[in-house]
Amino acid sequence: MPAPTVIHDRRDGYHVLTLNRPDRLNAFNDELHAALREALASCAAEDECRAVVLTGAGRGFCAGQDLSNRVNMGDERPDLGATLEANYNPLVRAIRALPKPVICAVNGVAAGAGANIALACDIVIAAKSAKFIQAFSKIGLVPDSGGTWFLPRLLGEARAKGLALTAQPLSADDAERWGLIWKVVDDADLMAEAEAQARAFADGPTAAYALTKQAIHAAGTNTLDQQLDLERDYQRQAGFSDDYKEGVAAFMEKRKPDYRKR
Ligand code: T3D
Repeated sequence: MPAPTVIHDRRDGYHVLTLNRPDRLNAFNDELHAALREALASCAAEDECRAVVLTGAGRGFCAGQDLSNRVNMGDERPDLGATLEANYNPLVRAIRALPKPVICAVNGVAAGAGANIALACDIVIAAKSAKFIQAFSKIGLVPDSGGTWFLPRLLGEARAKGLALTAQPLSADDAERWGLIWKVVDDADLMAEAEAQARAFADGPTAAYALTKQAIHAAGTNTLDQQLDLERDYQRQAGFSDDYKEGVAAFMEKRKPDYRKR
């Protein structure tokens, strides 16, 4: 049987999804897209899954689109708009909409769509040896998978344009220093750090995390007035929850809250 293109490990309270085409630095083909979509849908649907870790097998995280599927096409020109619509856009939307924290453990190079899929995750932890490359301009393309949206918001226009137009690699250390990612850790510690964070999220108030994600995403387009209204509505919803009741009770009783029974 061929190896699965995504390894889906169910742990206590969280799932680990490992992109598994290491000989191609986990570049995306249609099979990998379909497997990752299916895995993310399971993560969203299964109550026992309260956080997700996304990582890559081997020495790379993901080299973006598998370019071996884009050569030797003769006079035929692929409709890349159609592949974004079918594959990359649904993937970015699925990660952003997933009502649980998604941690990206960037174990090595993240290039092209691979870099921007990492940025679509909620918490990005990178191994020291990892690097981020907006490789698109090298092959005559524009950044996709949300790159033109994430980069200027996270870094400002100057650095976004610098990365996108030059396609120069950005080291994990610089990515952390620039505020592109949450943190960089020693290579040997990457999965332990990512899974420790996933366990902490698994023990946390999942519904509040989901609302927090949504509120921060909405802030990208809302005015302050709209955002204040949204916070009012989300806080009302959170305040009615059993998690809030448990959180306050635990604080007053000086004990750790137990959100997982709810
Ligand atoms: O097409 C559409 O649907 C539109 C959507 C596009 C989204 C995109 O992501 S476009 C951007 C595509 N990605 C790239 O342009 C990156 C291409 N890869 C690289 O530039 C380099 O491989 C890296 C900088 C990522 C890593 O370099 P290095 O020196 O560490 O590794 P390597 O030797 O180049 O790669 C190792 C192997 O992986 C190698 O195969 P081999 O020679 O051992 O048989 C290489 O060909 C393969 N590989 C790496 N990236 C890809 C790939 N094979 C197919 N597609 C790749 N993207």
